[in-house]
Amino acid sequence: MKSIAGWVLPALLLFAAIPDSKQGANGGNNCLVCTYIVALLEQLTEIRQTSVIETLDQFCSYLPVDVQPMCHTAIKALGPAVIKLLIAREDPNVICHALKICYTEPGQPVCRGPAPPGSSGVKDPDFKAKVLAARLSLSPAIGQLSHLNVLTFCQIPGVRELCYWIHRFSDQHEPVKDDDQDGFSTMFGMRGTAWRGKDCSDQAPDIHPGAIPQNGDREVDSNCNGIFGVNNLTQQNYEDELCGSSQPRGVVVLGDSISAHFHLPRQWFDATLISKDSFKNLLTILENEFDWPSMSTMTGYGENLWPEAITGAVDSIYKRLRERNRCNHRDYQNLAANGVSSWKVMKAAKTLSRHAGKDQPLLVYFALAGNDVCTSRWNSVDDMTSPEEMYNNTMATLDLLGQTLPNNSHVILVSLLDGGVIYDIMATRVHPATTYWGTFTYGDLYQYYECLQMTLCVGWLNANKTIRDMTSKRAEQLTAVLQKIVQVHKGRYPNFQMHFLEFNHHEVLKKWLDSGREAWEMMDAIDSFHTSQDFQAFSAEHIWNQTLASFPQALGPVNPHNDRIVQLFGQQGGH
Ligand SMILES: *[C@@H]1O[C@H](CO)[C@@H](O)[C@H](O)[C@H]1NC(C)=O
Ligand SMILES: *[C@@H]1O[C@H](CO)[C@@H](O)[C@H](O)[C@H]1NC(C)=O
Ligand SMILES: *[C@@H]1O[C@H](CO)[C@@H](O)[C@H](O)[C@H]1NC(C)=O
Ligand SMILES: *[C@@H]1O[C@H](CO)[C@@H](O)[C@H](O)[C@H]1NC(C)=O
Ligand SMILES: *[C@@H]1O[C@H](CO)[C@@H](O)[C@H](O)[C@H]1NC(C)=O
Ligand SMILES: [Ca+2]
Ligand SMILES: [Ca+2]
Repeated sequence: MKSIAGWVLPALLLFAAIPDSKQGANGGNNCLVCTYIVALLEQLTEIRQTSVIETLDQFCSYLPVDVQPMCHTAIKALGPAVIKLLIAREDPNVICHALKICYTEPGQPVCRGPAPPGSSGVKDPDFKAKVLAARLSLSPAIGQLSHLNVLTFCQIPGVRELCYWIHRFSDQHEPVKDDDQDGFSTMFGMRGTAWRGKDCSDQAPDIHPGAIPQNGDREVDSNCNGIFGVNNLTQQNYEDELCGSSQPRGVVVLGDSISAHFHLPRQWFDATLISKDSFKNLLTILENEFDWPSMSTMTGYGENLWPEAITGAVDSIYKRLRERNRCNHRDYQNLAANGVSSWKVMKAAKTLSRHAGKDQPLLVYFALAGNDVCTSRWNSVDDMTSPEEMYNNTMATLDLLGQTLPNNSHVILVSLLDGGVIYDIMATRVHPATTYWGTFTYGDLYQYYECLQMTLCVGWLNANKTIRDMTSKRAEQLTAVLQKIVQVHKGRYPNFQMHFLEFNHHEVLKKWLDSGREAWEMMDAIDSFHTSQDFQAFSAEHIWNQTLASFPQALGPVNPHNDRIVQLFGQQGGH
């Protein structure tokens, strides 16, 4: 199996990348990856005017050094067949059918991925592929490729470890390296500091971000905010003097891939952009589940260190909460994960690291954008979470928070998205997989996803307006449930206040356009379902404004000692 590793790794990456992906139909994910890669290679060959062999070599050289040998081995093994196919300059759909990675299951429609100009007329890629395979006398061994699946990928040495991590993250979402088991790590990836404030002592569980300072932090910084020691003039602890009456708090988000900030780099798919830098930080990206929490709306901090893979402004609720009161430094936990819906949010809430009586209060955003209405096949609205189920699931999670949150916390229930607006904004635009050919639109992509039964959200990424509207309507009903919960159960939990925040799309879109941006710039370029970096930052500003206007007590007062904290403690140990 080693020989296929060059295909396998990207396939695995994509498999891992698609939140909650199922294998799908008609070749599903493998087919999707195959057509993407072939389209990329063909366009690269055309753009650079290189030979197919040179393009393949170049492509391998872009991958991380550890993976390059696998890529070269793969090309050697698969080589003759693949090279023949590429030289034939066939439609990627036909090539992937010839490789038997894509196929048309009985009774299923023919799925169409990216294709060069003029080849959209291929009525039966299966038939055409057979003709092509015969003409090029492809070895029947190629047929074995169709048996690839994730299980076999994961048996390949090297890939095995990746699979283990991916499994661990996609299952547990807890820091992998955390010696003192306090839920906070010192390493960036694998649910470490990208997700939760950096631990300042990984050998002492009582020392972690958000702790109530022990002994006034006279000698040791027990809450990792960088503030400790004694003021020689007043003999007071700095924690007491600068933070004591400041009402410190941390921010937590319970959410899905939008809050985790899912993003696939455009530079991986776009033949006009791919370069030797594109995959530079592949491992870090993998370790973070293709999410970018350190640049997200809720818990983003600091600078963009990956300009080869993501671009745009960084702004967040955490950043603003820290600026408001520097005592809150490092106190954030992003508990969001790809694919989370009201059914799974309870499990995420259980990974919260916070102890009533020992830790400061929290500001919790409960932000489920749409997985409750997103299914991978259209059947009827009955497949979506019902209002009653939403009520039960949310109440169960709130009851858990009622037992775990420190006193004086706040929980903000955020409305669901209206993904119904995406289709009109995106459908006619060209997808980056064919920037050079200019042939494959987002509308085509949505159809392709649906045909492979791999769509992220069939109800919203759908050409049928009736279906989009039905999906939006259900999302509105679920939002109404959240609103009602806040009205009815406001006083139910003694340890936190509850608020409802409406993220009003029409209003936000209008502000976005007023600020000189285009509507399509809201969406991430590859899947067009998640939001772009710039829009993540814009959302932070909007949500902050709304929180500040409607329930400022959730943010606490401005700390008058902020300037002194900066003077005395500088960067406070960084992030
Ligand atoms: C405060 O006093 C301690 C011990 O006397 C000394 O080590 C420290 O440098 C002093 N700090 C400042 C800021 O003066
Ligand atoms: C939280 O507040 C409640 C009611 O005011 C009180 O009974 C409880 O002891 C407090 N819990 C902690 C951990 O301080
Ligand atoms: C919601 O919870 C109530 C009370 O526990 C239960 O009777 C009802 O069947 C639940 N509804 C659904 C749809 O699960
Ligand atoms: C759109 O979907 C609805 C609901 O499934 C269906 O009744 C209708 O025929 C569809 N319209 C088109 C044009 O396919
Ligand atoms: C947020 O509030 C500030 C200050 O009032 C204002 O300048 C800005 O336009 C607002 N931004 C958004 C996105 O609402
Ligand atoms: Ca730790
Ligand atoms: Ca401290």
